[in-house]
Amino acid sequence: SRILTVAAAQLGPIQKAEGRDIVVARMIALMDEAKAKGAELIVYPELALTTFFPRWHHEDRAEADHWFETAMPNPAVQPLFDRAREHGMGMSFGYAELTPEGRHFNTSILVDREGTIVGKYRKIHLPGHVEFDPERAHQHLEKRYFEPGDLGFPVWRMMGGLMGMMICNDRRWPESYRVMGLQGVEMVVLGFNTPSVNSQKAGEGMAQRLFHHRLSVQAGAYQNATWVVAVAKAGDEDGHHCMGGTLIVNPDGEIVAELVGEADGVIVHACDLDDTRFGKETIFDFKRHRRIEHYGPITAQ
Ligand code: CDT
Repeated sequence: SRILTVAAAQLGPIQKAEGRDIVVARMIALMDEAKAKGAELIVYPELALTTFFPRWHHEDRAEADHWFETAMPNPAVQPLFDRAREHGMGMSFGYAELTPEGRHFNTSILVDREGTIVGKYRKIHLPGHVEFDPERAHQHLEKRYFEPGDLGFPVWRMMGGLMGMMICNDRRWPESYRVMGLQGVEMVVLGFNTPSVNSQKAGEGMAQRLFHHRLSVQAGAYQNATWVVAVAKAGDEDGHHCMGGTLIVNPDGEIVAELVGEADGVIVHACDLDDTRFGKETIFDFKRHRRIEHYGPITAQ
């Protein structure tokens, strides 16, 4: 067996007025708790360092640039990197990335036990809209503030396994998992901010949203014989509520741990990466069983 003990570290709400220092202190507290519970790798949510700012409309989009990180690590997050290295823990978290060329991405990173960033992923499936939409119950302006990721869905060898990342809305798309599945992924880590109501469909509440979340993650794990670690930023941010649903799913598609509630908290599970082998060598042995001659329309416009 190849055990990787992973912590899914949910963050409760981050208010608009709260600075990165406050969040980083909370992330460090969760890291200490995860370490005490035996975790070797800790996974935090999408856009972990700030409130979920794409809900706020700025006529001049440059006014949103203060939510973005221009370097990683940077002085605000250095204490998190330092603590992870002290603990000898790997980590993954999401943040808004502003590149030296002025490009904006919804990004996540994989950091190894030595504090080296070994992987970077930029969110590919951006939900929402570009312009202010008065018809919606709330705004979701990811298409305004980010461009689609340009790095594909790579996997990285880290901590004895083949690791992949996706971000929030990506988890609803089977292609996200499959592109990594084709590279042999053994653990997918992802963070999310999911409003607990649908801004365009009255009556779609949190129960259905949690159902779609679990359905997507469990299916992706099973159909690609991989572990999936899905981590929420939850609770009420300045009057806008996001659901919880932080969970860890095994390669059979079963939930092995799920966090209750919407506050800061960790769940820890010892994941045997060898549990991915049975599925990969039998029903989901892609080389033997896929029929790609019939899959062309998937990549056509
Ligand atoms: N952050 C993110 O991608 N949230 C979306 C909300 C979809 S509604 C515009 C999600 O898929 O959970």
